[in-house]
Amino acid sequence: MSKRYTITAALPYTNGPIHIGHLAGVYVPADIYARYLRLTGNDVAFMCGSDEHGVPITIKAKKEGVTPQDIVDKYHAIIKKSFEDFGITFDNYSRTSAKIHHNTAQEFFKTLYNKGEFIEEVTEQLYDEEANQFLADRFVTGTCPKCGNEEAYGDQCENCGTSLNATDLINPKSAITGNTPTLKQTKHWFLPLDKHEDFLKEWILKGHKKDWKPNVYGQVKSWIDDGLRPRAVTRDLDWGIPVPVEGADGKVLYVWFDAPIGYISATKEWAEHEGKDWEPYWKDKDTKLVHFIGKDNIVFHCIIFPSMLKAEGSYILPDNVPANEFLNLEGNKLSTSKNWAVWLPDYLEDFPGQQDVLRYALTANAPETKDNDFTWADFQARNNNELVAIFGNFINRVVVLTNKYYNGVIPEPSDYTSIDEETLAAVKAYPTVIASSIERYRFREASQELMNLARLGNKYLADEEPWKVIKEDEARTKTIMFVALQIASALATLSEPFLPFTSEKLKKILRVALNDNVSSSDSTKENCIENSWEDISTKDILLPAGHQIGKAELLFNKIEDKTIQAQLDKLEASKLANEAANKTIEPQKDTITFEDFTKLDIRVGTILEAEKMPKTKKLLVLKVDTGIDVRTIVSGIAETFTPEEVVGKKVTVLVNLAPRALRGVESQGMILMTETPEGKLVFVNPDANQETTNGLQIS
Ligand code: B3M
Ligand code: ZN
Repeated sequence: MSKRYTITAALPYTNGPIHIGHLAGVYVPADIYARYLRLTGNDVAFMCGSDEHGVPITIKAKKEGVTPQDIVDKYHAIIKKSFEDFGITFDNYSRTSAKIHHNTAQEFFKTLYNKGEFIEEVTEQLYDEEANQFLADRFVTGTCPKCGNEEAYGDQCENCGTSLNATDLINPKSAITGNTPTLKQTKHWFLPLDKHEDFLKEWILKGHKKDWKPNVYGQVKSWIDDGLRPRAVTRDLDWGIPVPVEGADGKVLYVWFDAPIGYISATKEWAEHEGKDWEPYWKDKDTKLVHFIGKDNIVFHCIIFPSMLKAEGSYILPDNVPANEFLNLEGNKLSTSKNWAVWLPDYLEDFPGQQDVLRYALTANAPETKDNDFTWADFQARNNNELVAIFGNFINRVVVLTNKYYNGVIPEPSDYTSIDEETLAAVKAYPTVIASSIERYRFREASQELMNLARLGNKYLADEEPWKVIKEDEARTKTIMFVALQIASALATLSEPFLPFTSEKLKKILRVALNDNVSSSDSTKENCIENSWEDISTKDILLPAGHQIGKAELLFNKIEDKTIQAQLDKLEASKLANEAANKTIEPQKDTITFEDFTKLDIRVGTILEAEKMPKTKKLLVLKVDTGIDVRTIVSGIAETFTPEEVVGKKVTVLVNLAPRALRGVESQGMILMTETPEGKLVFVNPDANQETTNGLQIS
């Protein structure tokens, strides 16, 4: 029975492109869910848009010497295109700088204001005297009072997710000047979250204990248990939505007050365009509202926005908020500021037409219950070992053999064997199996069930071996190929939520569309080959005998090691470039006298032996021929050089440094090292073919 769903996906900040972490954490799971619900006949409103207010945008604008509007216009277009390129099927991708959003957010604020839902209060807020500006949100950093994270922001700690008032920060520092802020009085309007504590306890801690993900429920419970406090929902900023009441000059709505209302204004905008009524999607109690977000947005979607909706009084509340944890990249946190990311435009440049490979790799390895790591090796393995070797291989064999044996015309089967019956029965179970995982927001699990269907097809062909059977039993071969084609057709339908581009390609290869000689008005199911999700479970024949399929084309291509290495090299280069760009140049040390320098006895030596110091990451134990003797020197170069790389190397040695014990090994001297401008450790190296001298000649 069709239901109405409003699905929202977190509005990305428009201060940069989006990367694989955004896709894995929010947008691919949300799109899988929306596509599946549409495929199963539901009324879906899938909403998103650019989050264009907030301090990160003004910081970026200041840094680039442009206006915030320039920044949001640039990145709104880039982000919107990325979502289109990756097949994220929003029904509307709007933006919070749109007029309809300003009006919707201001009306929402005024409704709460007129109902007396806010506390209006003059309080002392952090102020930067030099910048002549109040410091809120990302304009100030400091130590989180809850978890000790020293990089917490004025409104939230991203480490523990706690929502903060800027004055909660320990040792606050202005992000504009670096100064320690002063306190200055200013008026703001506060949403009294403490007043909604009982409602939240009842609604979440009792109502959703069972069906919300443990990571979400746990975070929300800890905040509620810690006690909720009033939160300022206005700011002293010049970029944002003006506060629509008397006495609020120079003040705008707090970005996290306006942004979630962006889901509502996007729905309004879409409904206007589609000639629909928006209200049932947000006010009809039979509508299921689901917010897809990352874990750093839980407090805003499970506590603040529901309190706003409750206070306004006419809205439904989210049925679920299946927040994902974070995706890391090659063992490090994804970071926009450190350029440690795989940006979607760059991916498409390097892997044109392979959006589904990334969608699948990110889904199969999604951080659904804990932070997870994206590695290029796993990406290659998912592609080569699953998409190519299982899914693609099965489809290719079915299509090649059908063309080879029957010119692409689906053969008439004869009697089924028990294996055929079992196989076809197993196919019929998959829509329910995959649906069950999707409906519980277990998309990793669902993607693997889809791959199991492809495995079933692969195994069936491998066991039935039509390429052998055809030599002696034409009729049996026809039945085998007929059964295999039914599995291929099921894959074409069931893969759509996960692999939309592949599903479309496969439907074209199988020519699975409204049958040409059947007008679209003809409702007889048998004539319509476009199979619905439900058809896979109910129809005995998905692809009828006599139907003509197309020629084979590869759905996926093997990814070679060198392609993966190129991505790893790209990451390494961006890491070095970032380190160099952010490297603080050490100020020169105190001046020494010439006499001081002459005390140094520096020789050219040769490393004879090298080995790693056990249980340390940094140290190599070297045997060095200094020209005077052969001695042991311990050197902190193990993270840059392997023992093999340094044996035989000519090095510059400070030989009269007092011996000292390092991890129980006496080191008698020092190998001189320095760093390149990019931060790479190198030897202070004598010219390789220079004769060994008994001391550096000081001219
Ligand atoms: N702009 C995304 C973030 O915190 C934030 C989401 C808003 S959803 C209403 O990265
Ligand atoms: Zn914290």
